[in-house]
Amino acid sequence: MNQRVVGLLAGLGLLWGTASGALALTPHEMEHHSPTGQFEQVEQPLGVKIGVTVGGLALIGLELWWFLLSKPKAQQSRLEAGRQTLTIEVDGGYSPSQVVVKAGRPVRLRFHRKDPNSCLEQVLLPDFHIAADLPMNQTRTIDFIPEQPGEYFFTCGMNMFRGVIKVEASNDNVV
Ligand SMILES: [Cu+2]
Repeated sequence: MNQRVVGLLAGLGLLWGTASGALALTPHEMEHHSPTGQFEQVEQPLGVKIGVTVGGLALIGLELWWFLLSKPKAQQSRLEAGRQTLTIEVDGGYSPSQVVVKAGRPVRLRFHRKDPNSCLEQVLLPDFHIAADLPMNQTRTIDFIPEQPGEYFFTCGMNMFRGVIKVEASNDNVV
């Protein structure tokens, strides 16, 4: 199973646990609800509101914590025949989803697609005017030269899955 999917499931598990805890408060507070008492009618829902708000904040906090900690590590390219080469596995997303190369030198990305999801059958590198089909269980080679340092996205055809190419300024004159 893909690493990020496992991570996401673990994250959802945590969220679910928190959500259940927050909701469990609600029926207990509702028991003491009086249909005639104006004050109680106002105060009971307030307690529920606070519970829901606290629960919601906890969810947001957990989600932030999760996404910050699970931030994928960028992978450096390897020089092969003068090209900065990286193999990217396409399986429930891109792995690695962050790659690092130097500006002004040829880059070769080798996309190997294992995921039958039609969502991933195309990869786009809009900044380099590249759109390529990725056949199942094959490696598709994409060559380009990033002239300027910066961060460039590669995405699936529908922009649902994303990866980033971090182009660093080259600090020597060797090509
Ligand atoms: Cu897609």
